[in-house]
Amino acid sequence: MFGRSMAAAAMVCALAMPGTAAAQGSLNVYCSAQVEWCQAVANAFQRETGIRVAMTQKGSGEVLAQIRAEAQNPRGDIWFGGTGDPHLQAAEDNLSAEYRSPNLDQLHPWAQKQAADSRYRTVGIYAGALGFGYNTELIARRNLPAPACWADLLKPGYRNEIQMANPNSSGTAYVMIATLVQLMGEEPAFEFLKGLHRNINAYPRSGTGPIKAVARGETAVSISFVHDAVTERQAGFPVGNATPCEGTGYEIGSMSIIRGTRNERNARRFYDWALTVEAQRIGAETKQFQLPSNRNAPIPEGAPRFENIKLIEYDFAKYGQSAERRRLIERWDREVNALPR
Ligand code: S7P
Repeated sequence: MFGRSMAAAAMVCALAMPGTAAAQGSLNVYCSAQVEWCQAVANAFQRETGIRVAMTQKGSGEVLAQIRAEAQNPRGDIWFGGTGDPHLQAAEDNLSAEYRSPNLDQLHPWAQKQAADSRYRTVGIYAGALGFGYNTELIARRNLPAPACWADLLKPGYRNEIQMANPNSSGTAYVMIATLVQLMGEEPAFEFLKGLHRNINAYPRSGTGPIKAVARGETAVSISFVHDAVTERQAGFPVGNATPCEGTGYEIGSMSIIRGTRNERNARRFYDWALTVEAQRIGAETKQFQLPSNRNAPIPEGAPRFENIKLIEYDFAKYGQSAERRRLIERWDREVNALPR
């Protein structure tokens, strides 16, 4: 089993056709979705094409840092999944390559817009809304109400009961900060984050860390993508989820070809394939509940539907900007994370 701690590349087992695989070359995938999905996508593509796939799973912020560090000598070929803002930042910083897939017109408008906003250096592969996860047994035992609104998270009863990820490494946590800034205005949002800090027991590195802690009963409440709460509940954990009454933001999970890849042909082949209905079914097959970007891909049963959620008009172009992302994270480090709890 892979874990986030296992950042080292893991070679997907050679499946059928080893001779063909060698002939077709290889592909190095950096993957910021959940590891079960990453692994299944890598296996399916290898099986279908004979291209040997090596896959490394890391959070969005961590992959962005890695491709920046490797820019003079790129080791990755393609970056699959992860929140859209760091993909847009990679596009702006010339770390990803322009490519217009012939399959773009099969996608929902929000996924095509992500491509157009980046001048075709990234594309949307799924979407999902931000909200809360909570452990139904823990909150009952502690006599806590289930959170329904952002404002609830500041209540003294939640002291030391909440987790959110660290935005330095996690795209999920950055979506949360950008959401609050858009919803409340920047000054009130930072006052909110300072108040919330008192109720936080940990800021894990990965965006899915808090919901996994909820599932294991290590924390009562998490700020998470709500599709990840569905994954934990379907795995049998006592997990509930809600989206904030004031409104919330969402991600456009994205995919980019890494600039300077030595395997451009294979990277483009993977990119085209990942936009097809067949490839996008793999999310649901591995118990992932995001909304697929291909218009004809079935929505996984149990996926949180956008029409039932009060969504803000998330400004991806603005909050995906390199300078804006860096500024907000540095402000959070300085004014929030540095405070005692
Ligand atoms: O696959 C689940 C998911 O929530 O994880 C991705 C996200 O990158 C989590 O990683 P970080 O917050 O650590 O960057 C999301 O894109 C995706 O929906």
